[in-house]
Amino acid sequence: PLDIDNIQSDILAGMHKNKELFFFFGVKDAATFKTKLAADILPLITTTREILSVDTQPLTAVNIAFSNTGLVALGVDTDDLGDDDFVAGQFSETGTIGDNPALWDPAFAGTGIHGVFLLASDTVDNINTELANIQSILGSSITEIHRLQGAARPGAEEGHEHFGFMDGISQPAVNGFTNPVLPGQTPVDPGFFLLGEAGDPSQDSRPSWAVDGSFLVFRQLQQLVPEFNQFLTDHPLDVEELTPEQGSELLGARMVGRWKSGAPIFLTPTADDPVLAADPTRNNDFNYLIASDPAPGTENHFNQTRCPFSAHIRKVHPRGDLDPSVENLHFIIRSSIPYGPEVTAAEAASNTTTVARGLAFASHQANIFNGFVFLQSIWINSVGFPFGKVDPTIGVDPIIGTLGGGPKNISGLDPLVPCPDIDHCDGQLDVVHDVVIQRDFVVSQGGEYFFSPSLTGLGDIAAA
Ligand code: N7H
Repeated sequence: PLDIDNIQSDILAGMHKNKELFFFFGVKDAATFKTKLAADILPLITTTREILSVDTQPLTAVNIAFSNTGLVALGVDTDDLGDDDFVAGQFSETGTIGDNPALWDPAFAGTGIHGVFLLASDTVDNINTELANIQSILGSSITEIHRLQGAARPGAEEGHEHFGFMDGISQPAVNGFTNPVLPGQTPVDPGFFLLGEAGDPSQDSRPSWAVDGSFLVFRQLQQLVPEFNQFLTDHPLDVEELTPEQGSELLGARMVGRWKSGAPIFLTPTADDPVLAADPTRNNDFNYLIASDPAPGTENHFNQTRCPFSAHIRKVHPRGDLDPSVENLHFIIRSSIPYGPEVTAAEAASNTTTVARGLAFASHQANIFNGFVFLQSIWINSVGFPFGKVDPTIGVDPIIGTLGGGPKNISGLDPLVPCPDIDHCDGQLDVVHDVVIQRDFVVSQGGEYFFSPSLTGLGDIAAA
C-alpha cells in the first residue's frame, strides 16, 4: 500500500479547499533555508492522509515543491532524477509547448523561481496568516518572486472554471489509492504519478530522496472570458429547433466535450442533462469507440456527430480512439483552481477583458514529458490528432490549442458538417472546416516545472 503519511496532499488527493495561494520564491541563503525547512517547515506540510478527513485537515493546508534550479541551489544533484524536461525548466520549452515567451509574466521567464508554496484554506485571511508565519520562519533566506491567489468561483458557479464549465470531474484511478473506482475511470499504477512506485518505468533508478515525490507542472493560463462568450454568440450552430442562444451553447459544449453542467456531449449530444451531470456513476462513463448509434466502431473513425474529434476532453483523453497501451501512458492528475474575479458588467458589455482571470493549472505526473508536455505538444497542438480519423486535419484543441495565436481551423464542431458517415458521402471525403477561431481564448502567461518531494524526501533535501 502507498504510504499516505509520507506523500504531500496535493498529488493524489488535491487540497480540498476553496481558496489556494501559489507563492513562488527564490532561495537567498541555502544553509539557513535548509535548517528552517527541517526544523519548522516540515511539521507544517500537509500529508495525503491528513487532507482526506475533515477531522484531520489543518486550518490551512501547506505543500512545497522545488524547481530544478531550486534543488541545485540547495545542493541536491538532480542529474540522476531522470527527467530532462524538469532539468531544462518550462521557460526553455516554450517552443515545444506552443507558448509565446513574449506573453509570459516576467516572473516565470528564466529559471529564477526556486520553489513554490501551495497554501489552501477556506479563507484568504487564513492563508495570509499562514504565509506570514512561513515568511517569519524563513526570514531573509527566501525572497518572493510571484504570487497567484486562486479561488473557487462564487455561488452556483463553484467548481466551474471561468468559461462556465464544471471542472474536476475526470481523473484517473490510482491503484492502491482510489476507492471506489467510478465507472469510466481508468485504473493506473501509482508509478505514473509517484516516483519509484509500481509502474514507474524508472522505478529502480530513482534516487531515494525522490521516491514518493511527484513532478508538479504549474501554468498561469489567462482566460479571455468576454471574448470567448462573444465568439459563441457570434457563431451559433444552426441546428434545427435550436434558438440562436441554444446554438451558441451547443458550440461551447462541442468545443469542450461537456455541457457547462459537466454532462458529456457524447452521452447527451443535443441538450444538456443536469441530472446525468450530477451523477458520478454516469457522468464519466463513456468511450468514444462504443456507441449504439451508429453501430459500434463506426463512431470511432468516421463520425463526430456526437463529439468532435477536436473537443478538449477528447484531445486530452481520447478514450478508445487509440490502443489502450498508448492512450494510457499519458494520464495526469489535475489540481487546478480558477484565479481572478467574476466578469464585470463593463467587461461583458464591451466584450473585452480588462481584469486578469484564468486557471491556475496544476498537474502531477512521474514523467513530465509523458504527462504535460506530451499532452500539450502532441495531442492538444497537433492539427491531425486524434490520428487516423476520416479527417486528417481536425484542428488543434479549440479551448487550449494554439497555432501561435493565429486563426485555428477546426472541423466537426458543427454536428451536421462534414458528412457524418463516409458511406453516406459516396466515399467522398467532404472535410469542411466549419468553424474558424480567430484568436486564442486561453493565453499562457508562463509557469514552471516543480518537484513535490515526500516528507522524508524533504528531510533528505534539508540534509543535502
Ligand atoms: Fe482541461 N475547460 O473548461 O474547457 N478541462 N482545461 N486541461 N482537462 C477538462 O473532466 C479547461 C488544460 C485536461 O479525462 C474539463 O474534469 C480549461 C490543460 C484533462 O475526460 C474542462 C483550461 C491540460 C482533462 C476543462 C484547461 C488539460 C481535462 C472537463 C485552461 C493539459 C480530463 C472536466 C484554461 C495539458 C479529460 C473534467 C478526461 C478536463 C477545461 C487546461 C487537461 C471543462 C478552461 C493545460 C486531462
